[in-house]
Amino acid sequence: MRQAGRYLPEYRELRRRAGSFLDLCYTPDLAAEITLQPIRRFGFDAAILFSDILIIPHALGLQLDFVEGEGPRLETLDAKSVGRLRDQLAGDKTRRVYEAVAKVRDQLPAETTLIGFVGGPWTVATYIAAGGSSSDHPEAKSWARNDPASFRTLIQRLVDASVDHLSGQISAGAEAVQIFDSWAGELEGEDFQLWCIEPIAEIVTRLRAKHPQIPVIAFPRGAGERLKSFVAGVPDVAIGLDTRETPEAVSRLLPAYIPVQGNLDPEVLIAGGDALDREIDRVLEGFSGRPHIFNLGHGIKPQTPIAHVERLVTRVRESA
Ligand code: 1CP
Repeated sequence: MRQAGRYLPEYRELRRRAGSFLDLCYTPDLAAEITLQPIRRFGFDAAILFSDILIIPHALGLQLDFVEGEGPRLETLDAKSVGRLRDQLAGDKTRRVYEAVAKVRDQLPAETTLIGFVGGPWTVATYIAAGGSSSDHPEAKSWARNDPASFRTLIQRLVDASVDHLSGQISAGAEAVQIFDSWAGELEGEDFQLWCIEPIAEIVTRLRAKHPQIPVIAFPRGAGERLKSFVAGVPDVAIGLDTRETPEAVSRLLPAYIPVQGNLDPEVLIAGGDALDREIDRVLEGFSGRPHIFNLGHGIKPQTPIAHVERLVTRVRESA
C-alpha cells in the first residue's frame, strides 16, 4: 500500500539516486526494481506495482509534483476548469507504467501474483479539487454539492481513465487489480452511493467486459456499516478492510463467500513483540471463516522495523 517502500533501505537508496518520485514511477527499470524489492526480502505471495494513484490525473494533463516532506502538489480544477482534462490518458506516460508491469512479471516467481491498481474516482477527485492532500476534503465536497453536473463530468473522466489504465496494466501482465478509495468514508448519505459505489461499479463492469476473469479488490476505506451496500452495488469484488473493521461486523455485513483482505494495524507492526503476535492471531482467527488475504489495514509506516515484518511473515506462514 501507499508509501510501502520507505521502510526499506534499498528503496531509500534508489529514491535518493533517482532524485524525484515521479522519475521512479516513469522509469520502467526502477519502478520494476522497487516492486521486486520486498518480494526478494520477504517472499510475499503477491507484489503490488510501484506507481501512484495520481498518475491518472497527471496523464490526463494536470501538473504534478511530489514535494519532499510535504506530499503531492497537483494542478487544481474546479467547476469552471474541469474541461481542461484530456479525454484520453497520455500514452507517453502510461506506456512507461505498462513497461514496468511487463518487466516485473518477467522477473517475478511464477507463483507470485502481480497486482495493478488505480485510486477510486472520488479519492482522486479530492486531490484534484484541493490541489493535493487535504484533511476533510471541503473542496471536493462543496463542488459535488454546489455543481453536481460538472462534478459528474470529472468523475466520469476518472472512471473512463481508470478502466483504460487498469486494462493497460492487465494486458501488460497484472493478474489482479485493486481500487483504493481511501477517502470513501468521508462521503455521507446518498453521496456514498453516487460518488463511491456507482463509479466503482461502472469501472468493474466495464473492465470485466474486457477481462472477464480478472480478480478485483476494492478498498472503500472508512465505509463501516456501508460495506453492506457497497457489495450489493459493486459486482463480485473482494473487499480490502481498513483497521477499524472487526471480524464481527464483517460477518454481519458481508456474505461468507466474499473474500476479504486485511486488516492488521500498521501501528502494531511498529510495536512488535507480544502485541504483534496477538494482533496477527486476531486477524487470522477472525477471518478464518471466509476466503482471506492476510494484509495490513493501511499503508506500512516508514519507521517499521524490518525484523517485525519478518516475524509477521513467519507467523502467518506457520499458521497456514
Ligand atoms: O518516497 C516517497 O516519499 C514517496 C512515498 C510514496 C510511495 C512509495 C507515495 C507518495 N506513493 C507511493 C507508492 C504508492 N501509492 C503505491 C505503490 C505501492 C507502494 O509502494 O506502496 C500505492 C498503491 C499508492 C496508493 C496511494 N497513493 C493512495 C491510496 C492508498 C492509501 O494509502 O490510502 C493514496 C491516497 C496516494 C497518494 C499519495 N502518494 C504519496 C503521498 C505522499 C500521497 C498522499 C497521501 C495523503 O494524502 O495522505
